[in-house]
Amino acid sequence: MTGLGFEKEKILRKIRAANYLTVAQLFLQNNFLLERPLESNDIKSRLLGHWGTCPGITLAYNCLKSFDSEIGFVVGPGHGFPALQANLFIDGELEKVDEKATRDENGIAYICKYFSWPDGFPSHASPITPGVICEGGELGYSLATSYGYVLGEPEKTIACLIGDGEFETATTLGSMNLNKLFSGKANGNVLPILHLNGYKISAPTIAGRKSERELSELIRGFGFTPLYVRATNDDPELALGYAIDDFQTALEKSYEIFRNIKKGEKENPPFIIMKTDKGLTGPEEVGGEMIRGNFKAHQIPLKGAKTDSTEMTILEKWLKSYRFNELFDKAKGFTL
Ligand SMILES: Cc1ncc(C[n+]2csc(CCOP(=O)(O)OP(=O)(O)O)c2C)c(N)n1
Ligand SMILES: [Mg+2]
Repeated sequence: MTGLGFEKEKILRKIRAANYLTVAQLFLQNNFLLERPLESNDIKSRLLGHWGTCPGITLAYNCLKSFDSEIGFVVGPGHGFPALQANLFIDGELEKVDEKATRDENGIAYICKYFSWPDGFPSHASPITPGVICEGGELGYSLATSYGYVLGEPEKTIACLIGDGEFETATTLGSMNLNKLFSGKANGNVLPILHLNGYKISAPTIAGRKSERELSELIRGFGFTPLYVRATNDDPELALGYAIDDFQTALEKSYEIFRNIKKGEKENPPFIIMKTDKGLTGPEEVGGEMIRGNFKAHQIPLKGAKTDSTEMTILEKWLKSYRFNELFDKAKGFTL
C-alpha cells in the first residue's frame, strides 16, 4: 500500500535502533543493552562481518517500507547482512520464522550472540533470511534478479540496492540494459538504487570518481531518469534527515513515472543514486586513520576493541551514540 505518509521522526528512530543492533551483532557477546560499562569479556573474540555498507541498507530499507509497505527489496550488498537482520528483527519478520527471535531482551541477545557463529546465523544474507531471493554474497546478480521478479507481474514493484563496487561487475552493467526490454505495461516496476559510498573492499569505486554530471549522463544513457538522495553532512544524524527528505521526493517522482509508463506514456524509468559516507554514523577516525567515508569502514573498524582500551572506549561511545535506551524498554519492548 502506498501513500502511508513519511513519518520522518519515526524513520530516524527506526534507523537508530537498527544501526545499534547492527553494531551489537558485529561486536557483542554479552551486555547487549549496555546496562553496565563495556568490558573485554562483552566483546566477541573473533570479529567478523561488514560494517561499511550497513547504514545505507538500513536507510534505504526504512524509507522504502515507509513509503510503500508492499515494495520488494533486493539487497545486492548481502555482505551487510547484520543490517538486514536488524531491520527484519525489529519489524517482526524474523520472529515469524524463528521463534527464538522474540522482540525482547532475549531476542536481542539471540541475534547478537549468534551472528556469524557456528550453527548460528551466517555472515551474509542467505536463504534462511526471511524474504531473500538474492543472496548477495556473490556480487552482480541483484539487478537481473529484480527484473526476473517482476516479469509478467505488472502489480509488483521492487527496489534493488546496488553497491557502487557491484556496479562495476559485467553482470550488473549488462543488466542495466534490461529496462529496454522490461519497461512497459506487461511487467512490474524495478527501481534501482545505486549506493554511492565511494568505496569497494580496499579502493575507491569508478562511480565514486566520476563527477555527478558524468554519472547522471551514464545513467541517462542507459535509458533511466537519475534521481539523487544525498546523506551528506558532517553531522550523521542531520545527514540522515536530509536523505530521508530526498528519499520522499525521489520516491514520489519514481512512482509518478511508473504510473505514467503504465498509462503508455514514453518516459524513462527512475534510477536513484543514494550518496552516503561509507560507514555513516560509525567512528570518524581511529588512531589517526580516517574510517567513516573511507574504505577502512568496509569490514570491522575496531579490530582491537577486545584488548585495546582506547578502541573499547571508542566502541562504547559509538554504541551509546544511538541512544538505544530511548528506543527499547525491557518491559515494553521497542518504543519506536
Ligand atoms: C563477484 C564478487 N566479487 C568479489 C566479491 C568480494 N567482495 C565482497 S564485498 C566487495 C565490495 C563491494 O563493494 P560495494 O558493492 O561498493 O559495496 P559496499 O560495501 O561499498 O556497499 C567485494 C568486492 C564478491 N562478494 N563477489
Ligand atoms: Mg561501495
